[in-house]
Amino acid sequence: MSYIRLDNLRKHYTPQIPKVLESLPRVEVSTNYAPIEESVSAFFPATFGLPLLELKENFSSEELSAPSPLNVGVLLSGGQAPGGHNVIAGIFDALKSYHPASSLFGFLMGPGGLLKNQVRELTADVINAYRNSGGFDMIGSDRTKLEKKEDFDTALKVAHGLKLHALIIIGGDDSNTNAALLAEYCKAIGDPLRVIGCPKTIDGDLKNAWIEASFGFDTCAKVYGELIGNIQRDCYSSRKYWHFIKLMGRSASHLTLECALMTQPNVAIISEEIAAHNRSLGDIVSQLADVVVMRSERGMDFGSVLIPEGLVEFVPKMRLLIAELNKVLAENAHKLHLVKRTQILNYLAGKLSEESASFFLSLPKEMAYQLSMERDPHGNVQVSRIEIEELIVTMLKKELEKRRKKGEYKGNFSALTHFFGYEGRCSMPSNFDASYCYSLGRTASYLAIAGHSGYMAAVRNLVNHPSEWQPAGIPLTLMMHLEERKGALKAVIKKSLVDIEGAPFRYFRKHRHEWAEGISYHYPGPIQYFGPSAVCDNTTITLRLENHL
Ligand code: FBP
Repeated sequence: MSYIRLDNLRKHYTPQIPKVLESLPRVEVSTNYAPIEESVSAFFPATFGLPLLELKENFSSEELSAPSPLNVGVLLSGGQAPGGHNVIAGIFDALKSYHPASSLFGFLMGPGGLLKNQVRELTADVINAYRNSGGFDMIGSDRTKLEKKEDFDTALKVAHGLKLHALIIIGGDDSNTNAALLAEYCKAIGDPLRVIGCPKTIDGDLKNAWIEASFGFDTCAKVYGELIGNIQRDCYSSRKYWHFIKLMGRSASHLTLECALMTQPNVAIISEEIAAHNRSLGDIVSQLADVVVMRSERGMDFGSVLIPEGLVEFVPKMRLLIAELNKVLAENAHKLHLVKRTQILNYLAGKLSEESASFFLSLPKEMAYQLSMERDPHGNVQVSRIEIEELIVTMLKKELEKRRKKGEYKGNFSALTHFFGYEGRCSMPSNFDASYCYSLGRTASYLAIAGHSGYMAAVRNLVNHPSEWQPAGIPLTLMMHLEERKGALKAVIKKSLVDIEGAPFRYFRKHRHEWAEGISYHYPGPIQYFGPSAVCDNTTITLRLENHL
């Protein structure tokens, strides 16, 4: 019997693409109305007000003739997301089919590599070795910010050195905000470099009226869904543990909500609901205790709880503490290294408001250290490294003991904690993500070929068969609003949080009581790459509910 490795076999998978993208499409101005956020215009005088674009099948052979080669640079920015390599493969294939002498250059280790002119040409051999694979290791990624004039001048110097016609930035909301700033800078100074963005992030928060999903979300949710399902089956088999599972997804709880819809746990905490009802950690713990007690009375001293990693930033008291800490850490960055580790918590507490200081010092020490860790280059708290699940379990144990003393609880509470994060970000993309990413890449190339800049590549109509997907170009400034960043108002791409009036959350709200009371667990199993299309090619429950399916 001969054996074949799945990762090798996957290199030969042919992504499914919209019919429009099978050959060079026409890029047309859309007649669809797009409401604009006027306040953003002052920040983008040169690129604000661009029209929506649609890619249409090209039936005229004349328009396909006489192209000259194009040089394009590409970089990956921010956290890994399954399918990034396929975006690059899509860019490459579209460029080569446009003109075989076109070249694609990959900047190594993200925007940082662009500024350092660390680059490699991406030839067919390189691309073919990475088709349909997970990870970003083809060229790497980082979180360097491109926002200052000097950054843009350096980037343009590098781009000119390589004779680039276009730069494609594959990233999340912050990276695409930076793409918009670079596009604006180019237009303002009359530089012909075209800048196109692609919507990446497992967090699922780069979506809006025009972008239906960010790539990587589908695969990541399916990986976590499999693991949660396995744990729930173990839990139901042994009937002796409560599992507390923290899930990645920096701010928004989209991943947690999707995993809840997939696996029907006993409890799923959704940060946006916590913030909307102004609930404290104490409230969350008290509600969890109610479920533990109720299940115990029914003979079920076991269960599953999903916790979004971003929860810390949505609990009002924590949010205030983090905001104050951000300020204190930024203002004292130059002298923090002089403070001994044993004194750092008291030192920081001394600079906080009275309320935040006492809350900060009441936290378990490890957690207080985690909250004080250095922020990422975009100023984000590193929520993946904050063990909120441990804190919740500690508080819950105390609450249950209190109830036991009052005779309100007689059960056994044995808790295990888990964190599913990095294990999902680089997994082999699902068929959906493999095809979606490849289509995004082709769309990005065609937008650049048609001479457009300041756009995000989009592929829409995603709940339908890929042949019916609709590629489009969305002006980056159209997705922006004003936000206070480091004390100043800035135009940034708006992050999408879970809408607690939206269909996915409403479905969850309608069913969660029955999930809490009994055993409704689903066990989704691993991602399937071969087999019936209804199993292999489907997308997330979130997308289906959002589209009323
Ligand atoms: P992006 O927003 O760049 O896509 O990254 C998202 C993410 O995976 C979050 O879910 C997580 O909190 C964070 O990155 C972890 O960052 P790091 O890789 O720097 O530890």
